This record gives sequence, structure tokens and C-alpha cells, in this order.
Amino acid sequence: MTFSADARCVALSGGVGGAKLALGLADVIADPGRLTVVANTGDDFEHLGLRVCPDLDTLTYTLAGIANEETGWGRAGESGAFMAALGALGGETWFFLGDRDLALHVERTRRLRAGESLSAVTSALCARLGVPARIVPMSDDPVPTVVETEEGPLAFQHYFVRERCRPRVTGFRHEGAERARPCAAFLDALAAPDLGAVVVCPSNPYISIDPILALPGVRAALAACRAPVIAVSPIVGGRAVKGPTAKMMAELGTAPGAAAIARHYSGLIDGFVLDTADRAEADAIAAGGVAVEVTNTIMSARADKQALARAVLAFARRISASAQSSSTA
Ligand code: FO1
Repeated sequence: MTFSADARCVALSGGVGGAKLALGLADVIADPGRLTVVANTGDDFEHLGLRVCPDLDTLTYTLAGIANEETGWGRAGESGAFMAALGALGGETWFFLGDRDLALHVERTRRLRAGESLSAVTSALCARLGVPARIVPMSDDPVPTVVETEEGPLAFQHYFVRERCRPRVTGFRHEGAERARPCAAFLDALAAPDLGAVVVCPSNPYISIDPILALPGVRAALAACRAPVIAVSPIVGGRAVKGPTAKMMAELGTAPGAAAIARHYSGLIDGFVLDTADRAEADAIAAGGVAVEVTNTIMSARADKQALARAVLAFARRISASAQSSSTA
């Protein structure tokens, strides 16, 4: 299917960087209801008795227009009375839960305990917050990421927030992935006959995208889908736009760069988008057999997010058109 005005789009995403492109896609797609954003849930954890789903929530707040633009996570206009009161009682305060954000964790936890699935709760809360696109957790089953470090294994948020990504990484485990089932809405979106593009957002490949790819059947569904699969590089000029991607690559023995990200996704993607700053890497990536698009990938303003989304969808259209013309030649 060529990406036409009424085509569907699936985006695979982690938190902050991915949410920026998801917002751009929701803005430029003719009907944002035809955009399905699949969120990594490997970062999820139980904290203070609550179910916290950071990437799902970053996507929800961003697409609802209520995200904290400075941190990228949490809500705008947030206050910290609960955290301050908890700290005064000697409670755990290493993971900041703002007063408004807390409401989401309390309500989600209540509904999960009452027997609703994570996807049902997410869909209901997104509707309440006015999210125009469909946000789907990768799975209703828990698949917590464990970061293997030189200091031993660490639960994801202990590595990321409590230890501030300091320990040297040696690998990752996606616990329970082999038994988990991808959400039905995720697989249905990939199987849609009018799917025009699958976008792998500029998220950390190891901790945001690999957990999604680790679910049984996902790689096969991506290979079988009718649309081109396009990844956007989270690395610009050898550095991560945000977060520890470059640090992790270096610790795992891979020189951080756009070409290394393209190699990471080899066999999965049809197209790769890299930043103009990395133009010199384009030929090497194309030699690996994927189509390449060079454009500005830094998304500071809303217009940058929309411009990148338009470029990605136009790229998908070109890849589909050239596949169609070579199959009819
Ligand atoms: N990241 C931090 O660096 N420090 C925090 O205290 C923190 C709290 C937090 C609360 C809710 C939420 O949805 C996200 C939060 N994050 C925080 C971000 C988050 O843990 C990470 O950015 C992601 O897991 C990585 O994608």
C-alpha cells in the first residue's frame, strides 16, 4: 500500500524522542485516528504500590498536549507536594512522581487491580485526556527490562533513574518476553490492508525498541506487513539526541553512529532516515541494502516534528512506489 492521504501508520516508540515524532505524525496525518503508536513497556515497574508506565505516559501526555516540555516526561505545570511530604516521612523519593501525574498511576493501578487489561485502561485514559491517536502498550503482559551491568543486573528504573545510567552496561534482558503476547491492536494494525508506513521512532534501540521486537511474532508481522518499515536514527553526530544510547553503544563495543543503528535494524527495515549532520554515512548505509533519506531530525519546535513526520511519510511513499514499479516491470 502506498502512503496515501487515508493510509494507516504504525509507530514503534519509547519515551521522549519517540513521542516527539509521534506528535509530528499525529499532526500531519490526515486522520490521527489512523495512527497507532505502540509503546515500549519494558520500563514499567511497580513503585510505591503503583503501576508506573513511563513510556506510555510520556506518549499520552505528549499527544494530549499536556507534557512537561523541559523534562520530556511527566506533566506540565506539575507540583511536588506529595514527594515533599513522602520525603519528610523518610519514604523513597529517588523517582519523582508529581502530584498531577500521581493521579494517572493511582487510577491505572485501581483499574488493573479490578481486572482490566493495560491496553483497555490506556485506551480509556487516552480518551479522557483527548489523545487523537491510538496509543497501545506493546503487550498486556509484563516484560520488564533488566540491565546487565559490570556491577550486576539492575531493574530498569534503578539503572536509569536511581543510578543515572552510571554503571557500565554489558547487556539487556527482556524478562518474560518469550511468554508475553503482543497486544491484539498492535498485530491488527500491522495486518491492516491499508497500512502505509511503519515508523521505528528515534528511540533507544536497546531499551525502547528491542523490547517490542522481542515479543513473539512481532518480527514476522513486520516482515509480512504491506508497508515499508522505516527507522529514524536517534544518533546525530555520534551523540544521542537525548539519553544514554551513545554511552550504551560504546560500552557494548560499537562506535556510536547512524550507520551502527542502521546495522542494528538490519533485516527489519526497508528505509533509514539520518540527520544532515551524518550525510557522510549515507552511502555505507545504502550499501547495506536499505533506502536512505537525509534530512533534519532534530525536533525542537512543533514545526520540526511535523517536518520530520512529513519527510518520513513521503519517504515511505517513495519506497512503496519503487517497490510497486519494480514488481510490475
Ligand atoms: N526520569 C528521571 O530521570 N527522573 C525521575 O524522577 C523520573 C520520574 C518519572 C515519573 C513518571 C514518568 O512517567 C517518567 C519518569 N521519568 C523520570 C522518566 C523515565 O523513567 C525515563 O525517561 C524512561 O523510562 C526512559 O524512557
